[in-house]
Amino acid sequence: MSTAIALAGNPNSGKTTLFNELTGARQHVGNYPGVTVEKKQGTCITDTGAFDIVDLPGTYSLTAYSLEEVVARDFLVNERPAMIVNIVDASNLERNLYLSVQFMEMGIPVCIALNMMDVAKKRGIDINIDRLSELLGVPVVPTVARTGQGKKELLETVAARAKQGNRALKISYGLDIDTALDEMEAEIKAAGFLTKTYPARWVALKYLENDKQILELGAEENKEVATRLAGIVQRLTSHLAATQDAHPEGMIADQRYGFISGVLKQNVVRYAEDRNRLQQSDKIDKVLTNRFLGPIIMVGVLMGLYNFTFTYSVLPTEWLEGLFGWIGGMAEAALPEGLLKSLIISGIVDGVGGVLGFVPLIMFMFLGISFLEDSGYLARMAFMLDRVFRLFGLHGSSVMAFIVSGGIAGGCAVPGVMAARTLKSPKERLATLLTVPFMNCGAKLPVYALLVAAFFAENQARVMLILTLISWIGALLVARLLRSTVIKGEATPFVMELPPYRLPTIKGLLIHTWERTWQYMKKAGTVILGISIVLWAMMTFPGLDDTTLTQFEAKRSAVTDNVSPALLNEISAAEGDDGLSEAALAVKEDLLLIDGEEAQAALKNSVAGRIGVALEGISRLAGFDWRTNIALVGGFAAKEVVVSTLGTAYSLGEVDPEENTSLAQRLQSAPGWSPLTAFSLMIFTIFYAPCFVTVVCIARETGSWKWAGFSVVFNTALAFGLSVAVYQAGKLIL
Ligand code: BGO
Repeated sequence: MSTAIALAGNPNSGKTTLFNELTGARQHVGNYPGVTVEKKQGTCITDTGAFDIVDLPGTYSLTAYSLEEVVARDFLVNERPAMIVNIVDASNLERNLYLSVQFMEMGIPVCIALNMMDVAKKRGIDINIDRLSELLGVPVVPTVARTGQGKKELLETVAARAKQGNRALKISYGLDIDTALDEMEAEIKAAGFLTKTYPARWVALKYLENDKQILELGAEENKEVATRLAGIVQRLTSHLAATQDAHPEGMIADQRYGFISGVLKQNVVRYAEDRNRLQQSDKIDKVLTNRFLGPIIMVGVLMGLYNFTFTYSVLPTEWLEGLFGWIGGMAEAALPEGLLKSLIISGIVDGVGGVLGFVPLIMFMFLGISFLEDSGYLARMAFMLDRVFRLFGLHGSSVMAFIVSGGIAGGCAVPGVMAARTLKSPKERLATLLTVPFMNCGAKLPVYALLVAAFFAENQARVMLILTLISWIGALLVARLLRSTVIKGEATPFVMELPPYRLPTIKGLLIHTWERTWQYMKKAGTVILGISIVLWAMMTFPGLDDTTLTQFEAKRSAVTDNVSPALLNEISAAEGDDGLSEAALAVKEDLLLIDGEEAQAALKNSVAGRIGVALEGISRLAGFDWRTNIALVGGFAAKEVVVSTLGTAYSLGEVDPEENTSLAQRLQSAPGWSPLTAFSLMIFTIFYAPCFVTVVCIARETGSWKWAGFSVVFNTALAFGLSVAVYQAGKLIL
């Protein structure tokens, strides 16, 4: 039995020369059926076996632009040769591989004959054949067709690898096109649309490339499906035109070249002398991905993105806070004291404010990320970092999610989780989503500030540095652990698309930013509001019983009964402590003390308080008493709530997280507190369950509450384990 192989390649790559070399006199020329394109066929008999060889017309692409392309493609699809021998001109690698990529996308086994090796050598082009083969996932055999060099190895390789079957290469064409392709592929598979002849994804691609032949075949096969596919194409085309001033065909070609560029940049080709025909993108890459300059520029860009996100969003965030503060104030003045008022102010107004409070952050971050993504730099950044992140089962693109979440202390995990959208592989994306909450977000900083001020005042900077390092090391190691266990699976192929640099359009940036921000509000908003009310209820109910309330009232009366009505008027009329007499100040302090004790008692009696008290038995292992436990339960609402809840638990009344000197002093002298307890609590704060807004975003981004639940349970268990280890080891050593 002979093996059927098709020789294919660009015009002038040496196809005819190789065909003649292989078949010698055993060849004949005819026409492809129905067309006047010449069809050369021949046989080759060697020790390895017999081969039936067809020399396909030379083409640059497989789109149905020319008759040659249609003939070549139809032959491959209808005759299904055991292997395509793709002749690639080694001296013009980048351009020739464009066709190879299209063969690989069809899923037919390919062997590359890397021809003109002599010319490449003369021009000082050194190609790492093994690396090229490894990255493309197909065998590559160097040849010089003119002398017959490499012919034997080529046939041996073809005999060994033919019929082995190849998984179709799946290139990522960017989020917009990939999403449309997924939708179309599902539609095509469900209807069995043209799938007897062509792979489903390939048909979808051809629809996007506006391939006349496939469009005609599709319309004949099933009008309804064809119309639906055309609708998706139309939608995508308008979207791309509006956002990137581009067309699907152009972007597909760009990404294919991006894939090739991604392969060639991995030490595959070395030029003895500078190529003077460098493309514009190559010239920019020479600087931006330079071995020394590249990382420096990247750090600068990441710092820039971080500052852009967190500096420019301050003002709109303050406006929103002001607006919600004003609404809260109105409700405060208008509503009678009681549960309804508390629900409206602390549950609903604060809840809606909480949802919208993240919007400026998310908008600015996505504006920055969209710029990096649309310009092509994001792919370069991922390319440079991939080697390091791959060790931990992550992807080069994960870096942005980590940085935005607080890799540089002070970020926020909510936009961080959203930033993981730039990752295409679901497993690496999931590992990123689950580990970014370990970063030191801005809400954890008040907790550290309190504990450092109270117990490590001499070493503030050093402790902050240690906490930053612990969060990074922890996140990377946990990612490795997750990728080796619960999210096992292959990393994305080593080749990344490096599309050409482009100047993004302002309209495109704004549309991309708005789409993503709106998704956050739409998907996460209502759930966040709901949970915010549940948390409010947990910290409020069941409240104090009548007897206890009466006791506190009696305490207040004991203070006020001996005071003149004039002094009481002075206290209630004054704003703050300004202008109060000494006597009035003393009375006010006594009353505040009673308010603080009442708030503490109410908190301890609340659902959250009861959980905190019930957990004291085991939390003691990590050095935490019931007060700390309640504060940590409160921290699930937002990490800075740990500070204000500790204030209530220590009956200090309301404590401003930014100005916590009185609480710091109280902790220093409180029984059970020591630098070791504080350090154990900081470790717990780094690792325990993300705040609920982050949890909701994880659920929305993964499309499953399972992983959101996992992040709560796993992170808390991990945090507890680490805190216990630190506390117990510390007790032994200190
Ligand atoms: C002429 N090395 C070198 N150096 N040249 C090669 C190799 C190789 O490995 N392989 C092919 N060539 P085709 P298509 C020519 O015809 O097979 C040369 O279109 C010339 N002709 O000899 O035709 C090959 O079938 C006068 O060169 O390619 C041919 O794919 C002067 O590449 C050319 C110099 O090969 C194209 C060369 C009258």
